[in-house]
Amino acid sequence: MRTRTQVGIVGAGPAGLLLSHLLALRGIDSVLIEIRSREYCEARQRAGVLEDGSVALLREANLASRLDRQGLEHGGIYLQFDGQRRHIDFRELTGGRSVTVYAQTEVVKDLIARRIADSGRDAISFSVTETEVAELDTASPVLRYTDAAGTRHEVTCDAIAGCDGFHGICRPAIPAGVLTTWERDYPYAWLGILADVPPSTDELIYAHHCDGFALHSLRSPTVSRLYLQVDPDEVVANWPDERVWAELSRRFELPGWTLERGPVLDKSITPMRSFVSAPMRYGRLFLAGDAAHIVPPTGAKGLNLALADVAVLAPALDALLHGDEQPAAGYSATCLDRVWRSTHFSWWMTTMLHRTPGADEMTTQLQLSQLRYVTSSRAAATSLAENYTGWPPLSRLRSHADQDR
Ligand code: RFL
Ligand code: PHB
Repeated sequence: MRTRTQVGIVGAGPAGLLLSHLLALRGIDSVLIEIRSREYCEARQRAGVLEDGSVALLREANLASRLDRQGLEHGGIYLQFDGQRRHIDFRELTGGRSVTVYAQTEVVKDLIARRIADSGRDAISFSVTETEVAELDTASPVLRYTDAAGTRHEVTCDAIAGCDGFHGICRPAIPAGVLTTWERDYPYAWLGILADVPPSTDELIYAHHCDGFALHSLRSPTVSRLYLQVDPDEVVANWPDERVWAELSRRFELPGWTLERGPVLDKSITPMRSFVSAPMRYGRLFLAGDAAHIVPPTGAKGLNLALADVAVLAPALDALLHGDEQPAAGYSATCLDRVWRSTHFSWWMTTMLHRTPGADEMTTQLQLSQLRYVTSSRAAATSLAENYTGWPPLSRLRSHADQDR
């Protein structure tokens, strides 16, 4: 079946879903395709922390009614090391900035519900197969896919947005030699659990421990999310619940404080990687989110970068479709500036907090010195707080993008 749309969007993760909504608010049609089922997309356990700029963006786009009711605003984090737990107060250090704990799964559910409420059941084609993008350097790129009922589609577009994550098809469709990529794999992974137990902390705890990093996060007043550093080749089968809880209790141990335990609802292992590819555009194909860049989760940046990219991309595509090429020409450089800042911050948090297998005692002492500095110097703590809450602030990035017009 041959059809036309203004923007073809590959991937219904946070980037693709928000882009289709922001375009619809501007009166621009899109076709949004996703290889997974709706149920799968809504259940996938991932990020949990939104920068204040991401929250403002979702509010402005009228997507925050549940977020405003259920999101938990946090004004800081704890860093734990060497038998002490020290607080970094974001509000005090940054003039009132904060983050909000609201799961990516909930952001995705809200976006899917909104697209379907606004544009009907066909707003998103789930469970598609054989996706292809072609004719990328022409003014009419083409998106091909087979829908869940087996019908083959060929959609002629004015532009295509590759929002299909790190393993998608859009970045590899760009001819060899166009992209420059930078990549770092870390010699560890995170084992994450979701547990049906109230959090044992009021704010997230990032813990440095001689046996490896641990993170206490949360999803709601009754559900906790916890992570443990494990070897990159670890498998979930080696980690029965009892072993996970024992190891978490050891790494978070502090006199007078207890980690509460509860039923484990989900358990998975995530590799850790930094990856940037540039430029984020080839002809009429624009890459956004994890399709263009990956950060290790220690800085809580991946979801926020994906949302920031499409906040810049939507007005740029609007201008492009109305004959103004300039914002689209600036898209990649505008986003990459923020991407590199988050890439550095995530790498810095990761290497400060994790145990590198085989590292000597000097490395540990350097980490501990940095942790003491960050928790005792106002300048160092402010740098962490600014980066964690989002730098440059998303509002500044968006006004730069507007000035390109
Ligand atoms: P996604 O979410 O990967 O969505 C891409 C979508 O594209 C689909 N797809 C295709 N669809 C059609 N045709 C194809 N050929 C396709 N190939 C793929 C996929 O099925 C998928 O639905 O990318 P997007 O939208 O760019 O969003 C990025 C975020 O998901 C990611 O950066 C974050 O989850 C990273 N992350 C965190 N980010 C934060 O900001 N704060 C956090 O606290 C945080 N914690 C995390 C994280 C990621 C984690 N994992 C599992 C990687 C914690 C973890 C454990
Ligand atoms: C999470 O809640 O999943 C989470 C929080 C902070 C991070 C990473 C993940 O740095």
